[in-house]
Parts: sequence; C-alpha cells; structure tokens
Amino acid sequence: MMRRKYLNHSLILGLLVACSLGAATCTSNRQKDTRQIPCDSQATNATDSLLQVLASDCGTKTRFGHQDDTLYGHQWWNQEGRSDVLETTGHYPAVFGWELGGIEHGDSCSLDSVSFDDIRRQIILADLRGGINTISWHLDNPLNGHSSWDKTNNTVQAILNDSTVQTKFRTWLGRLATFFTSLKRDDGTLVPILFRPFHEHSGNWFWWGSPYCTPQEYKSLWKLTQKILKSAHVHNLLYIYSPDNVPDNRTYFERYPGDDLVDVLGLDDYHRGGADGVADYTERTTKRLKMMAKEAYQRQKIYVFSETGSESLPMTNWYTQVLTPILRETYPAYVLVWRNAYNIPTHFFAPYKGNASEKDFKKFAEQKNIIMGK
Ligand code: BMA
Repeated sequence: MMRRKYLNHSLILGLLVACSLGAATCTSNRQKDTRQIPCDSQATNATDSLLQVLASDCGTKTRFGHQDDTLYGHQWWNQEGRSDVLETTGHYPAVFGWELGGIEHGDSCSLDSVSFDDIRRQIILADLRGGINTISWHLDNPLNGHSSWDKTNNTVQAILNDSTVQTKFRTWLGRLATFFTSLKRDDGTLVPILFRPFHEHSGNWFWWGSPYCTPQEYKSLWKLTQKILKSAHVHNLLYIYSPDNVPDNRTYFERYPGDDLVDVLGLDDYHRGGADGVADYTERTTKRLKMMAKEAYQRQKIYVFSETGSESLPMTNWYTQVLTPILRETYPAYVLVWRNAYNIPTHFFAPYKGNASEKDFKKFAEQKNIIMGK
C-alpha cells in the first residue's frame, strides 16, 4: 500500500471530484493505491516484490543508501564486513549503490578499480542481509572509446543509426546482461536490482547529456537498451529515471521515456557550497521531490532521491539539519549518498569513524522514519 504523507490539495480535490463521478473511478483509485506493476511484464517475482516493498514505505519512510559501502571506505580497501556506515551508526545501509563502468569491455575491474567478482559477491551478500541493491553505469563512449565524460556530439544518434556503433553497443549490453543474470541467490533465483541507466542526462557532463542528443534520441536510446536487455533474458530489473537538477517540472519530464518503460522517478542533486548553499539546495530539491511525489502517485510509480550528498561534509550537522528537513517533506522510498573513496581523502559523503559528523549521522540514523539495514 502506497501511503502518502504528501498529497497536495489539488490532487485531493481531483480525487474527490473523481469519486463523485462514480464508483468505478473510486475503485480504480483504490486499486491504484495497492499495487505497483513493474514496467517489465516478465519481471521476476523477487523484482515485483521489491517494488511492492519500496512502495509500501514510499511517502512515509526513507531508506538510507550508500554507494560502494562494503567494498571500501575512507582510507580502507577490501576488508570483509567493513562499512563506514556500520562503524558510525551500528547498522549497514538499507540500500547499496554499485557502479559497473568498465563491464562493457569485459574488463575484470571497474573504472574505480574494483573487481566485478567482488561487486557481484557484495550484491549477493547485501541481498542476503535484506538489503536493496541499485546499479549505475558510467559506460564509455562507444563512438570513440573515451570515457562517459567524453562530450562528443551525436553519440546517441550514432548508436541509433550507425550499424557499426550499434553492434558495438549491443555487445556491451550483452556483457552487462551477463552480469545481471549472474546475480544468483543460493536457491538459483536472481537478486532484483534497481537499475539507473544514462543518469543525470539533464546535465552536460556525459555523452548522453541533453546538449548532445535530442529528447527523442534519448528516449530511443532508453527504449533500445531495455529491449536489448529483455531479449538477453534480463528480467530482474526495476528501471530508475534520474535527471540531475532541472529548472522546472517540464524539463524534468522532457526526456522521460514513458510510464511503460520506467518504474521509479529519481533525482540526482548535490549540495554544494556548504552553509552558503543550504537555502538553494533545500529549496530546489524539496520542490522537485514534491513534484515527483505528486507525479508518482498519479502514474502509479514510486520516487527516490537517487543521488545526493555534501562532499567532505563541511557542515558537521548536515544529516540532521539539512538532509532530514528535505526528506521529511516527502519521504522518498530511499536516499543514496555517494561513495567514500579509499584513495581520495576529501571524496566522501557518509561520515566515517572519527569524522566530525559522526554523532550527527548516528542521530540521523536513529530517527523513526529513517530505515537502516541490518
Ligand atoms: C564519480 C566520482 C568518480 C567515480 C565515478 C563512478 O562521481 O566518484 O571518482 O569514478 O563517480 O563511480
């Protein structure tokens, strides 16, 4: 059941009007509240269940997530069972983010030098503990082999129309599909994954960014990707659409591939500028999340704060004084903060043992509407 703390007045009014028009409308509204339908009609039972679990809390509670949490942390690397979040709060995160950039080449290690075998093992372990897994993919540019930050214009167009580039892209997706279908539990069922392809497309830093392809091309890329993954028998994914900061609601949906191709409305938006940036960050993310909550309800979807954080945590009370008030307005199904890099001391978003924000973070994690893992 998708309970909503956040329902704006116009929506309530709309529902009242709809109900007054006849019982059939009311029934369908009631049905609308009770069950989410994955956009992949062949989604596995576990994938369907994951969607229902997320929907049951969306709007009233938020799960806490951290990127690469158990692979490495602030100044440590690959130590079994370790997690900066566990060491500071006493709990693992409820949601684990992982990154597959590099898998497209058949490499054994990711762009962050992590072995894909280790990532697979950590995903399966997290799932076993009752955690939820989400995956991003900073894939290279198939047009020229440069990184995902390569800004060559028309790469998306080339994938769609140039058979050589498309063949390469299909091979890359084949390797990604092999990884997804290798995520097996002991009983042989597949671990469900929240997949977030071509993220932050409203920005100008990735080759799939808005200056380098038309909205139609972006949507076609999404559609093609999903079609190829499905034809490679990948049915353990929920798909997240995750623009970065956008100026208005129209731009948020400008490249939306459609309700039949998306399960989750996401938002990637970081707090920059410390104390001076609080007002701006709070205002824009709250506004956008409210819009997403309303749209998600109407489209029978869920919404998440798919990436955020304040790098190096210059404000030691960021978690309780900046993030919490934002979450409280809409309670997205989860919030995920980015990684604590083992080799870049300033590149961290969750406090670690001994960090000045540790106490504040523990307080954040103890709130009754914040869900942590085990
Ligand atoms: C970025 C940074 C990079 C990293 C990339 C993919 O935001 O953290 O250092 O390579 O994500 O994980």
